Amino acid sequence: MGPGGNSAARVQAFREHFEADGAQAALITDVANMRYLTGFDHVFDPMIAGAVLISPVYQRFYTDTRYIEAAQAAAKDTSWEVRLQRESLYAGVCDDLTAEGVETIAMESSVPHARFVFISDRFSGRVVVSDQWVERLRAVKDAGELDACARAAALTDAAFDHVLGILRPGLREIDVSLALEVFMRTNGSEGLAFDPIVASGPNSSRPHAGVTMREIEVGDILTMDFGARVDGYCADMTRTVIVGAAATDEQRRIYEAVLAANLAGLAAVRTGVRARDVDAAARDLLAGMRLGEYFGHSLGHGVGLFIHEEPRVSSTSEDILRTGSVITIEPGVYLEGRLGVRIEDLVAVEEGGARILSRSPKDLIEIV
Ligand SMILES: [Mn+2]
Repeated sequence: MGPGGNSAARVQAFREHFEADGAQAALITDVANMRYLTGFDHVFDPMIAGAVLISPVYQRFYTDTRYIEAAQAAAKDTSWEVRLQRESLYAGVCDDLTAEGVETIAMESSVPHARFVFISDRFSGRVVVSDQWVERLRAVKDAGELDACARAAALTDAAFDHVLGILRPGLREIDVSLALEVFMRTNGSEGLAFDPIVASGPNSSRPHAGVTMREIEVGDILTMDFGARVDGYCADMTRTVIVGAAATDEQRRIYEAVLAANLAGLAAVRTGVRARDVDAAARDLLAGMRLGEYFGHSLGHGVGLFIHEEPRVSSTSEDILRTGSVITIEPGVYLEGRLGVRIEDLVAVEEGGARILSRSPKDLIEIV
């Protein structure tokens, strides 16, 4: 069964939530939430015009001519009804709801403001915000979803191995980024989980540096943060290597500290622990080495159909880790204008601990 195979159970669980919020139907327009609830493959792209409408008795997907053929194929042999909208998508949805006598609908809190205003005006009944219910369902993955995450992580590992074979001084960050992308996409990645970060030398002190035309120099540290996407599910991994020379004492000292923090974070992961305690396991270790002030971001985040989702893995998170969540563990140390190191793994939360999906090596690699 693919990652969308449990659509019926997801819809049923979601129905209970919005009915408890006093709504007779729910309108979902977030792309990842739509993909999760429908389970449709090969329909959703980031530009899609579509809407999911769920009542106690029906589940519908509204879209336009650009997506209709794919949607009808995906809905075949399911309980989903696909409705073609030739003019305004949301106007059509609102008019259907009004005609059916629905008095209250629930919408996501993440809906764009202009869309919320349009629907509130057009729909004759009441609109309530039903907060984060689909996102909370998404935070615990089923077997098909976990398998997709693992396959995305394996493809990400393969891309790292490929790039290790071509890295050398004189390549530009953009060349490395494109090599990662071409490898992942030609080997089955559905787009990418996100635009890769390839940060060399002094750029590495910026955690989300992006990619520049800078040429990698002898002795540079190189941080690569990237992920494939398989059947809709994202992977996320960061590795930091030294290019063209052996590591300096400072590079090695920072690297070993970050690796120790990564391992401490991984060791703290298991079902039932507070996410903030996992963050603390890594953060306290760096603080003990007087590097705490150089680790500014949170330790990790949930990953799934979207690259940043629940649960939060930070010092202020209220989340408790649950079996089936997929999260990252990604401590970093950043010395402004000099160097940065980040080591990130994708893991699945299990009773006995973290099942590590990222298998790429973590001993310091010096490419000489
Ligand atoms: Mn990440």
